[in-house]
Amino acid sequence: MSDRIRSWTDTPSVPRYTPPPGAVDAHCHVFGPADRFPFSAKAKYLPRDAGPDMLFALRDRLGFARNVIVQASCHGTDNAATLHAIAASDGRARGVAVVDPAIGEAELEALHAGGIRGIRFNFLKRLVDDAPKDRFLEIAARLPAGWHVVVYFEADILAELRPFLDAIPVPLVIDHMGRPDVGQGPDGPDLRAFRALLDSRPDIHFKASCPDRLDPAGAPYADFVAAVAPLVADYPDRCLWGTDWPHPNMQDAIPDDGALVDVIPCIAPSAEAQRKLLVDNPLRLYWADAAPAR
Ligand code: 0GY
Repeated sequence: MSDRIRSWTDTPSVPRYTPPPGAVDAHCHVFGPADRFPFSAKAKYLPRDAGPDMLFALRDRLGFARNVIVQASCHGTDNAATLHAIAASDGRARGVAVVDPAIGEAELEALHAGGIRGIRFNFLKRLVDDAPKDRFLEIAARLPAGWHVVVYFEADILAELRPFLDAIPVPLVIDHMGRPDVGQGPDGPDLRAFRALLDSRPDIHFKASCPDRLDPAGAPYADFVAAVAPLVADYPDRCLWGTDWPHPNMQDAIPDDGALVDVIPCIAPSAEAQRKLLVDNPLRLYWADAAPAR
C-alpha cells in the first residue's frame, strides 16, 4: 500500500445539525488522483488520493449543496486537479487557485471559465518555500473582475503582514481567522488583533473554520466555540465556513466531519446567522454571476 498519508476518515458520522438548503462548504480540497494529476515536486506532504467523487459523497452525507475547492499546496501552481473537480461538480463547485504571479491574462481567463474566483497566498512556512509579497501584490492588481484573494497565515505574523494585507486592492478572505490561539478566549490578543484587521476595511471575510486545527481538546471544541461565536455574531455578513476536508496534514488527529458540522449551530445559533454563514456570504463571493436556486 502507498506510504502517502491519509488525513481523513472514511466513516464520518452523520451530523445532528442539518444545514440550510443551498449550504456551501467553502473550504475543502482535492488530492489527485495522482496518476492523472501528479503532486508538485515542491510538495511538503504527499497524501493519498482524495478526488472529487469522495468529496461530493461527503458533501451529500453532511447535507451540503456546494463546495469551494481550494487548491492544496501539494499541487503547487498546477490547478488541474482543482479544475477537474469543479468540472465534475455539475455547477456545484467553484474554486480558489494558486498561481505563479507571472501568470498571463489568457491563463487567468481560462481559470475563470473553469470556475475559479480567487487566488490563495499561503504564508505557512511548513507548506511553502516562498511567499513573495511584492509579486503577490502585482498579481492581486490584475485579477479578473469579481475575484478576491484568500490569505493563509498564523496569528504570530499578522502584525508583520498588516502593511501587505492593507495594500491588497481586492477583497480578502482569511483562512481559519488567521489561526488564533482560541485558548486565549474571545478577548485574547490574537482575536483582538484579528478584529482590528476586520475593522480596518469592510471587504475582509473570514472562515470560521478548523476547530480541529485550533482547539486541541477536540470535539465539542469548547474553546473554539467560546472564541469564535462572538466573531460570527459581530461580523455576520463576513464569515464563511468549511470542513477543510481532506484535512491536510491532520493524520495524527483525524477529525470526524460530522462533529465539525455540529459545531455550526454553536458558533451561529440563529437560522439567520446560519443562512448568512453557509449560503448568502459564500454565494456572494463565489456564485455572484450565477444566482443559483437554493
Ligand atoms: C488548510 C490547511 C493546511 C494545508 C493546506 O494547501 C495546503 O496544503 O491548506 C495545513 O496544513 O494547515 O487549511 O487547508
